[in-house]
Amino acid sequence: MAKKVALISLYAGSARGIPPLGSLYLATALKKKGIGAKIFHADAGQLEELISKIRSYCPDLAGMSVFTGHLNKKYVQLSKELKKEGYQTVWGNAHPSLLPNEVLKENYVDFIIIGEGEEALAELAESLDARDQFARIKNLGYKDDSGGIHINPRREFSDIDEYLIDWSLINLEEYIIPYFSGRFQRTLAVVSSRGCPYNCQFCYNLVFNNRRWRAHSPEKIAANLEPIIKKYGIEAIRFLDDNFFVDKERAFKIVEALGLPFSADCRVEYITEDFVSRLKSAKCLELTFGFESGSDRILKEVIKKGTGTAEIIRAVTLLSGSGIIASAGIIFGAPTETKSEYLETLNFIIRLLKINPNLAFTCGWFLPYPGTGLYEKSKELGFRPPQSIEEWDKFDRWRDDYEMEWVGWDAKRAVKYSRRFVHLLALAYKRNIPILKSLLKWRAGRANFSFPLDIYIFSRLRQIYLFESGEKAHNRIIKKILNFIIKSARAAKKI
Ligand code: B12
Ligand code: SF4
Repeated sequence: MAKKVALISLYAGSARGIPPLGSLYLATALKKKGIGAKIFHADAGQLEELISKIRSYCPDLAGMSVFTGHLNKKYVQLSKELKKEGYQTVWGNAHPSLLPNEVLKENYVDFIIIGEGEEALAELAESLDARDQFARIKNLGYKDDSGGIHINPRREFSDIDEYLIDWSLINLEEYIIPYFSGRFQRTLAVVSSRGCPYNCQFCYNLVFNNRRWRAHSPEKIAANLEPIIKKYGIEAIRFLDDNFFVDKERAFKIVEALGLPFSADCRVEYITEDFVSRLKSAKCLELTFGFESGSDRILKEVIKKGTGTAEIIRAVTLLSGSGIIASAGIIFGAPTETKSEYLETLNFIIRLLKINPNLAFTCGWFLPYPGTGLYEKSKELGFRPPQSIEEWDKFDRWRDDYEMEWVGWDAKRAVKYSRRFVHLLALAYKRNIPILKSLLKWRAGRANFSFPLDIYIFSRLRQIYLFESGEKAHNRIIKKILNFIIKSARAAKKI
């Protein structure tokens, strides 16, 4: 009888809006080979309900899609429960790929698959009753009868055009969501390529994808997406590729064929006048960059970004007035960062906002992810890696209470306030609020986060204005007052 695989992907809070793309690619590949596959994209807070659904499906293999981070404990709990009920478990995605031995040594994990899973998972499902075949399945990690761990060699990367998603495997309507500040109600997130050829020392790509970039051809991805765009009335697309524009001609062919507004990841050195004008004609709404730091030493010597602050300033200037939002990732606290380099970054952000107020920032503190170039360096500087899968749970980018053993100064207060601080900076420049600009510039000049009452008050107001205004009566009143103030300020400026 054909085997059946449950493909489990957990989410927390509001993260359901992005389709479980990895599981979709896997399910499509399995079905193509006649193997049964069902996707379980489930709320991590409702494991009981999930387990009962898995029981009803009764799979031969329960597959977990596990990143390094705050849901690891839940995957452990789920795997233990399923193991107790006699199911075999396989872990795939970044965490088991980067720490194969640490994951496979646990008795609730039977197999791991390193990197791309389409071919390896199908071969594993087909060989479940023939243990002597396991040694031949590239990308597979397994245990022999005496519990010895075996990690097989990796296979060549696949031609990903062989594995385009069969969208009928999920209820797609659940993943068509408002985005771009509500400008488009029906947007969908997809990927059109995998991997990235660059060498950033904090990134999973170095090991996970061996710096190899593989892409769908424009014809195949357009043919895959066009029917669902029509059927579901999709208005805009978010490309979640690690690096969408490695081959610019390919990228433009895709967006021109689809004809929809879009957002995608980009690198600063790609930005030229011609490129920006082509992006505008192709209806680009937003580009996501990794600016990372305002210190050239950090960018060039530590992170090895391949670009420096001059290229960032050039890109921000060329995008200014284009109508395209530049959304930038900032990583504070890279190993060896000094306090003055941290300050340089804060002041660099202010400099960029003065050039182009249409910038958005996503800030986080550096975390030494396993498998990255800076993991070992961080250990040399005092980082003690978690000792169990559960402990990796604390690797959550959105926390603000880290011990930063790898920076040479006491960053505790900065860790706590920097993210909120940069959000407020962006708001102050975008909305041109002079009092807030002066206050924040004063703080940025000294990295002074003592008595942060202003940060609390303005952050709370921003939160209510952007995200919470519909929920409670007093929040709705606050939003009305804020709208009134903003409108009056604009009217006063016109006079
Ligand atoms: C979309 C996304 C999310 C979404 C997830 C939505 C969803 N429905 O799955 C959201 C926004 C929720 C998210 C959150 C986080 N993310 Co994220 N995310 C991505 C992103 C941009 C795309 C993932 C994707 O769909 N890729 C395309 C598919 C085709 O590739 P894939 O997922 O790798 O799947 C293949 C293989 O991994 C494997 N595989 C995958 N699952 C399984 C399961 C089994 C059983 C098997 C055998 C194989 C297998 O086979 C697949 C096909 O070949 C990636 C970057 C990227 N471009 O990949 C980051 C990325 C995966 N995220 C990352 C991180 C760190 C996080 C967070 C942990 C951040 C945090 N808060 O700390 C959180 C928490 C994640 C969680 N546990 O919920 C890192 C992972 C690094 C690491 N070492 O784990 C990445 C690589 C970004 C980066 N460059 O740092 N993320
Ligand atoms: S450019 Fe982005 S995806 Fe590529 S290696 Fe650097 S951080 Fe990773």
